[in-house]
Amino acid sequence: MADFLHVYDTPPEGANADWTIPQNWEKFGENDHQMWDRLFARQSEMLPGRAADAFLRGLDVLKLSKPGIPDYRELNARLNNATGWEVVAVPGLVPDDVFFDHLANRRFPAGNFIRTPEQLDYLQEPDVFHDVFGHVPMLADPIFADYMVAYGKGGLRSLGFGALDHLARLYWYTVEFGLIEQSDGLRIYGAGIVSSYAESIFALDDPSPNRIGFDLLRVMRTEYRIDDFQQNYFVIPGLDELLQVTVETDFAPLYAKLENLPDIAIADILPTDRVMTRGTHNHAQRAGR
Ligand code: HBI
Ligand code: FE
Repeated sequence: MADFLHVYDTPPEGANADWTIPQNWEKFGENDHQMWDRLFARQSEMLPGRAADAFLRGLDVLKLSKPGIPDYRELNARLNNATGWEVVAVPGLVPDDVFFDHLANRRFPAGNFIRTPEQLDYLQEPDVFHDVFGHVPMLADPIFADYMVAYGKGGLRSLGFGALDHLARLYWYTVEFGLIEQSDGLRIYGAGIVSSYAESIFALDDPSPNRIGFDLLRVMRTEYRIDDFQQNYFVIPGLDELLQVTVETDFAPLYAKLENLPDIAIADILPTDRVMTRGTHNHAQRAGR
């Protein structure tokens, strides 16, 4: 967990023991709803042909195009009907064990605030636009919904192995920054990409990053950055394969193996990689990284 983010050990004043708070939808003002609409319009115009079919179906099934920040009473009725998931409000980042416990029980914790105009393109803590627009459409897909449950259960288990850092990379390179190979081409499904205007273009079109076929052990060895566009995107062949490898793999021997394997530096390509794009890394070099 990055130490510049304010994460407390106990729930803040007014929060429940599981860190949830009431969404209190009525408290959002005109400016808050306008910020959602502005972000929504920009993303939804650009995403057809870029976002995964499952993501676009989710937007539709959940009726997320309705103006304003979604009211969870209404959103959860649709989401629950699709996959049994619900969205719960939290003040910001929550401790890892709390986060995993929510996922394992089909609850997605969403930040209960929206970014300011100054934070339009970048903010450090997940707000309601990232969490709801970015994450929730995929949770309306039955296969992805099960993957997130498996991840939550695996997350709780990883804590007992001291393997959180390795497992967190799986979340990063799939749930946040994953690409999927559809019959009609590469598409984005990671929430960190679909909720970002610039990265939605960069992830698919820019020659800078590597695009590499997904491999579980490889992903869990790969470093990542949280402060700029990714230098690697891992491509899954389908959601079924992602769920299957996660539920059928016994992670305990993998964690033991990982203890003796070095991390893979952020731009490196291995001889065993299925390389779809060998990145120029011009973007990272320009930024002096
Ligand atoms: N809390 N609200 C919130 N959202 C997250 O994505 C999140 C978190 N706490 C911990 C956490 N993520 C990490 O454990 C995962 O990224 C692995
Ligand atoms: Fe996220």
